[in-house]
Amino acid sequence: MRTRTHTRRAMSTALMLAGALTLTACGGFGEDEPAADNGADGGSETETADAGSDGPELSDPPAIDGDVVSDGDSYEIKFGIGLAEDSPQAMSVDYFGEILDQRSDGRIDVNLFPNSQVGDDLQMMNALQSGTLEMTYPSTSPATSIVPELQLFDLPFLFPTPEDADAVLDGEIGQEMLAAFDGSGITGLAWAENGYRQLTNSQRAVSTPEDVEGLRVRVMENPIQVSIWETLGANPTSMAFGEVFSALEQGVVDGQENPWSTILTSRFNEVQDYGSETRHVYTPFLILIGEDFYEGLSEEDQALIQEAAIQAAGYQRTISREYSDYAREALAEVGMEITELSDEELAAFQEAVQPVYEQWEDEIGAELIQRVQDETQN
Ligand code: TK8
Repeated sequence: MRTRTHTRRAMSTALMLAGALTLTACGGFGEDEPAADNGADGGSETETADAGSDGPELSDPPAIDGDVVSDGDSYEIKFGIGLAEDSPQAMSVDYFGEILDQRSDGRIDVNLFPNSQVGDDLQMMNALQSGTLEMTYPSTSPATSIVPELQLFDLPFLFPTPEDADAVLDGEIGQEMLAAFDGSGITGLAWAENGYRQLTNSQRAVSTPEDVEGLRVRVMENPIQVSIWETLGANPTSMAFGEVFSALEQGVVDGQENPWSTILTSRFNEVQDYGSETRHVYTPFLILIGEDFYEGLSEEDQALIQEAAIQAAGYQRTISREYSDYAREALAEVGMEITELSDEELAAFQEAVQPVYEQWEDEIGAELIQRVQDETQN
């Protein structure tokens, strides 16, 4: 692994943290090569950021290879995402665009629209169905309104490790779920990682289920997420991601839950004093494309896009995991009080949410849950 030198996007977070951050783990920043996309804004940002005081140390994307398909139409793919420009999600869309640019000989032009600026996850999926947007990258939880089987991933403490999630998503179950999009107006291309969700709030340090009681927590638009927080005695409110920052800022809710990288890149630390490493749900990300749009492309282009999506998703999983620890440390550096839970404390949360399994077992399918547990816990 070496420092990702060509991400000026990571710099916006880095600059936000400048002065407060004293992380020394990134000593190699900028030593390998000049920032590849410096040209876009002159590169002065990169030069002013001192080595060792800036962004996360992330793997570079794998080299792009494979056949080039020069013949065919030229077109644009508008790609909307919910997260910020310096998130691993956005970086992987950049990589996706680079792969397609090179392998289509410049015919396919991917344009990224970050920060829910063209809609939230549900709206963007609807836009794929109606053909006003070509691609998006939602969490599975809001996608359950289109493919109910995806509710499986809303169960708390389902995957002990990220590698367990990889095994299920890259195996039969993952393939079945992507195929379940067929006919919905959306084609499922690949699995990436949103990751383990952590609770933040403005009220108090949380280390036990009792601490959660009465907290008003924003959750994703999904009934199982609501169940989880009701079971814990909190007051959950479903809300689209794009509304979360202002809801926290205005005190409409006390807290929210997302992976550390999202908490950092969405600047939730500005409105949340406490974070707890609860790891209560592992949420996958889906890379999706409009079905009519995709079916209208040549077979060669479909194959290019499918391959590029899988490669981008693989790269995203790598940097998502690298980003996570950095983000937790960076949040602590800028003053968020981070509570790491002991094994006993985590077990208490796990036990407290067991009723969610009983409540949803019939709807999700006991057999499906068992298949996952067989794959992950032996
Ligand atoms: C971004 C969302 C986000 C999710 C949420 O579009 O809504 O909290 O975790 O990552 O998909």
